Amino acid sequence: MGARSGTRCVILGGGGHAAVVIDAMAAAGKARPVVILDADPQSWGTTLLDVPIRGGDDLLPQLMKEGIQHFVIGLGGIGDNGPRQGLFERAERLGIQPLSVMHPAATVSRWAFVGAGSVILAGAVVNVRAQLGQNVIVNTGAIVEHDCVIGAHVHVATGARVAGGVKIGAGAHVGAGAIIRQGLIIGPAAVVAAGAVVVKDVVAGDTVMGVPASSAVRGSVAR
Ligand code: JB2
Repeated sequence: MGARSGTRCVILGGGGHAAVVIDAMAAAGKARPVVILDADPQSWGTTLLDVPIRGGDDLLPQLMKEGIQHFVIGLGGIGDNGPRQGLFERAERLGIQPLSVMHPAATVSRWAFVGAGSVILAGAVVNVRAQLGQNVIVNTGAIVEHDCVIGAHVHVATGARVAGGVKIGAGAHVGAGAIIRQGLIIGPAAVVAAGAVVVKDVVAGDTVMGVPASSAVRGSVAR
């Protein structure tokens, strides 16, 4: 499918992550980003990888009237997935549909389940019987092993490795290069710092860092 065909969609957020998402969509060739909405008025009227940034999120109803029925969250984040979740839920309430994106260089098992609006980037692996909720990011080169259950809005950042059977609660963040040992439970909205090696469960909302990972004060952590 060429660059000018496929399902037309809007990207919400127009920064670095959005660029990676647009690149993945171009490589996959199944959907076509035709417009971006961004919170920063300075970006309005400019383009990102040739996709026009038209305005803020209040334009969504207008875009739907123009026949755009699908969206992808282009907003990333490095710890707090609340803004991504809020944007996703705002769009869904309007009745526009979330679209999943899989880079063709990602490996996703045919026995994995990928929730609506999730984004799986180049070199990522989602192995057999893994279940991803809605609006999950499995970022470049990250691994989600067999039988993992990943909650909605979770971000598994670049190069992180989540071993078999791990459960990660909604909105949690797994930092770049982190490792989570098999079978553990990471609570909702927890943050695993970049490079941490997690060898025991993490409670909801906690931040852990280091090797082996232990609880840390929020805000003092490299993500
Ligand atoms: O509510 C919003 C909103 N809030 C911020 N709605 C919309 N439509 N856009 C929003 N934004 C916009 O998202 C900002 O104005 C900005 O243009 C963009 C965020 O861009 P930034 O490059 O700062 O971050 P990012 O989220 O694209 O990327 C972060 O997360 C990625 C996963 C970065 O830290 C990357 O390094 C990381 N790979």
